[in-house]
Amino acid sequence: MGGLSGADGQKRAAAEAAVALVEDGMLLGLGTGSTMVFAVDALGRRVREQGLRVRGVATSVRTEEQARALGIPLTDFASVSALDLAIDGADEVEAGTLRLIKGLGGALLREKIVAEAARRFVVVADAGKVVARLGERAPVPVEVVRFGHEVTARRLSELGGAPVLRSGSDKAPFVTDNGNLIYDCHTGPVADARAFGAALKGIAGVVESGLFLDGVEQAIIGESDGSVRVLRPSL
Ligand code: A5P
Repeated sequence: MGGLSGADGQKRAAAEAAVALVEDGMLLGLGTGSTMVFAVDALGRRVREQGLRVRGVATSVRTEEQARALGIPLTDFASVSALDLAIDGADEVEAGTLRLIKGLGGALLREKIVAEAARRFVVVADAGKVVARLGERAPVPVEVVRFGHEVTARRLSELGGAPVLRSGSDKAPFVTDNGNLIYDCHTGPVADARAFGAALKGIAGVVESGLFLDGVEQAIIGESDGSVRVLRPSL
């Protein structure tokens, strides 16, 4: 492999191990983020070099463009109703439960739709993403509709989330592929993620939160020595 050190080497090792799970004929969910860039790259190589026949549903315009450029056939939910395997990154992976925080890349809504449509959901991450409790390092991203987002933000802060409107590199509000805004809720460690997730979804302007609390089959974690560790839910 060689060439990459630090987190990028770990991301690539995890991504390549996940892509090794892909079998001929599979319908795939293709996640978003810097770890998934390595996975889509590895998948493109298998398509090119091994003649692997797959079709993918992309979770973002970014992933769609990369997959197209690499010759990975794409499809959508007008044509397929379920996926065999979704592969995606994460911002935090809670040890034991394999609950996740996702969405620092802004694609959380499509990522959740794709994860829920998949029979198997495999997460790829570098070792720095594994935490004892969700919210330890990452904020919880919350996608909200534009209308009344100021009111929605007040409701978010009542939940103790300290919401910050995400901005892009141009300082203007970041707009998702779905035309919505994102508030990053700085919660600190979340005591009861299920209750917090349900409370977020109870706010009218909230479209989806970056708490992914169910369904991860395994998390493939790239380690600093170049190896990978496979975590399975145990709690
Ligand atoms: C994208 O919206 C996110 O959910 C990503 O999956 C997550 O942010 C992980 O991204 P990296 O692989 O870039 O850390």
